[in-house]
Amino acid sequence: LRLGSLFVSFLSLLSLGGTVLGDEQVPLTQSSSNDTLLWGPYRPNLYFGVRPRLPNSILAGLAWANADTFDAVSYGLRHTCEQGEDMQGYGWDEYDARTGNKIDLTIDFVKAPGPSGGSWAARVQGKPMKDASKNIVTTLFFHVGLEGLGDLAVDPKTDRKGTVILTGQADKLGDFTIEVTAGKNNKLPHKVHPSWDEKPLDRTLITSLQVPPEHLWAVKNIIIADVKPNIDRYAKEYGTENIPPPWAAFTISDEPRPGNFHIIQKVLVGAFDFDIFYNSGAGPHLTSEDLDKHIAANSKSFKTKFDAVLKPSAPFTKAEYTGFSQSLFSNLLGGVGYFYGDSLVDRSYAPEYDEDDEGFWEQTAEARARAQVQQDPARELFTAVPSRPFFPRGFLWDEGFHLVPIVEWDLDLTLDILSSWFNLMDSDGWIAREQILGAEARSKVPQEFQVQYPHYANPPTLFLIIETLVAKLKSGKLSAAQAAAVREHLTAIYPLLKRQYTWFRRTQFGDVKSYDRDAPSTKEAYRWRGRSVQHILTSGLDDYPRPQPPHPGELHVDLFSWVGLMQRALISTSTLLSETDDTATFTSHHNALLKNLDVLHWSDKDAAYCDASIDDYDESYHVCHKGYISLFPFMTGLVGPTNPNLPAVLDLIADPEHLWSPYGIRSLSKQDPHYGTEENYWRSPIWVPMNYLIIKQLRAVAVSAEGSKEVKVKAAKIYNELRENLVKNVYQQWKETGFAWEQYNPETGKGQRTQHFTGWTSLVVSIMAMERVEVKGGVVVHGEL
Ligand code: 6A9
Repeated sequence: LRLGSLFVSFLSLLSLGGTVLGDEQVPLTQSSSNDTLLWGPYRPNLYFGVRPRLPNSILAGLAWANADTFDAVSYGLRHTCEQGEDMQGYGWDEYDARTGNKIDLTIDFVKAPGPSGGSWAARVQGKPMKDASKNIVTTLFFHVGLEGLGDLAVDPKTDRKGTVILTGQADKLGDFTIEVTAGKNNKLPHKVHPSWDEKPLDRTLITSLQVPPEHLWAVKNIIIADVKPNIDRYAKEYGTENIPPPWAAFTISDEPRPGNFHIIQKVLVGAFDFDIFYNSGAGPHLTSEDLDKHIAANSKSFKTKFDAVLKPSAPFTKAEYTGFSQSLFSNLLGGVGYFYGDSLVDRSYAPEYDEDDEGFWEQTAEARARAQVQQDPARELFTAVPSRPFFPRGFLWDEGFHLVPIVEWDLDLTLDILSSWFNLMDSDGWIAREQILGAEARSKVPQEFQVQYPHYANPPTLFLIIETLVAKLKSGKLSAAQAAAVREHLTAIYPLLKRQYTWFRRTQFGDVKSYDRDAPSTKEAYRWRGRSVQHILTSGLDDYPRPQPPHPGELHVDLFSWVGLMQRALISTSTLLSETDDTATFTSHHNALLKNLDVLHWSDKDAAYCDASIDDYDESYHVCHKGYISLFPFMTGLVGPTNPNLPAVLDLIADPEHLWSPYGIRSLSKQDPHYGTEENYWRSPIWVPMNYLIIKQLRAVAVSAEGSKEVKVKAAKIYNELRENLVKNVYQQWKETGFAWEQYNPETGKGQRTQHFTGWTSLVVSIMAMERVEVKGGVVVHGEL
């Protein structure tokens, strides 16, 4: 057993006041196998929840509470990541004022690969916070459920004062044991009440239940349902004045027996620790000594690897930025989860959803109300998530951004996530924008947002990662094994890439024929479906101002640009895979699209790229709301260093009267009448993913072999400043509030909307890792791509 090299994962969760905070670290080996990626903390909606990437299998997790008062246990039971109203802070740096939980909880998680998916272990440590009594009582519920076929039972060798052992067997996992140790030097409660004679707490309590598999995720309800009769009975027996102390009353029924769900409760006083082991029958077998050794070693290897692949570059070389970057990245990676379940899809294919008629938004609303929504069959998804407490599920266009830093860290993980997403595609080529798989995921989403429509797209950002993979292969810097894995995956998903592209062209086409413009190609024009008067949620830029009133002839420059990006990725992938006929087809599409770009979307009058629409006289006109939409042809790489429109694009970015702010590029121009109005979601705030694309392209122009000296120097200057502004502000806000935010205020820099948004905001990790571009004597002198 070579544990040193076998341990692949380390996850450290640390909490203040009852919830988890800290640095989460998951270095994974580069060896391509399910052995290393089968198990993980893949239930990102829980503070600590472990499952394998298998449907109908084992679900484990931890719930806990301070048990000094009845209120603390009833209101402060921690399990799913939540944000309460009275919290002063939340997440990885939390202080919870309401429940008075005064314990720092640290959970170290390690994995050891093996033939049946390997083993894993977790060390749970609690420490009273500075202002807490040394004798505070914590109650903890470790729970394990089995969803599908197999066994899970309390082992007869279980010692209630020592190690509790569950033995089991499940499909694909084989035989296993789950052990929960007593821990070293833990202080246990002693008798203060006659209830003790019936339920002494100097030992671990166990309750076993048979729970319908579809309810296994609702752990809090299960625990409370088991505890409640106990409290009622005590109240009856002793009277409410004489009820046992909360930590003794809030206890499970304590009946170990056969069942598919087992709760293991510990009531501990002051500081504590104990270990949890999942040991596969096929090995390796882990012990507490193994944990001691490897927690420290993994922490070290994480830092070494981080330095090698994502090290922040000047001017972010101080240790504080490294810590910041590691924390953001760990949160992103620690949010990777495995989801499995059915979903709601409107498969009525109502013709109204094509949005072909004027006034279509009223017709689509009616069609929606009429439609019989179907349950699409259960599917699996392995993905990162935008935010563990708020959106613990997959979002299509968020994921391409999530994978930007992840692909530098772990190629195999990236390939698995990519394949998982592309495998969701239906036979038409559609992937749902928001993946709400199963009852647990649905429980977090208001009903009106649950249904997905197979006519609706979302930006194909996964193609950004396809381009990165092809570039990595071409660079020759991958090991032979990595290169083989990338090639194999690209070959496998290539038909799906084509299918999705064809779906985009078939369903999101724009009607060029109704235009008076002389477009070279009648095909290369695009329009998002799924539009309402105020929103195009499908575009991802929900309330960004668009042509008014909506018109079936309008054309969207952002979608146009995304399709251009898809074509470019397909050209390079088909070339790599020697699909010559395809390469020729994609190239001709792409050339046609590039020719259409200026004809359809460039407005001389506004000196910007714009949406277009049709007026009452059937004339086409540009709809220019300067902002992210105007930058899409640039952000997606369609406007290169020699493009005559580039100087105007750069001017728009750099103009403080339009998009430039000291904190990053705002979504909408200050001059636009819609600036900061109504919901103000995408109408002024600064979004990191869009800034990332801008920064990436600025750098590409600055260091390009083509382009004039002036353009390159200008791009370099904007690049350096924007990169510093954006990173410094996200860092500042993180330091002040303890969180990464969904967006940042363009006037104050303040983080706003969703807190603990560790999805695409974590792109600052990649932005910090990019290098400054040096300019000397009026020329770019440094900054290799
Ligand atoms: C509605 C609320 C408890 C909105 O990051 C995910 C998406 C982006 O893809 C999109 O571009 N966010 C952006 O405009 C968040 C969307 C959340 C919708 C969920 C239900 C229930 O929350």
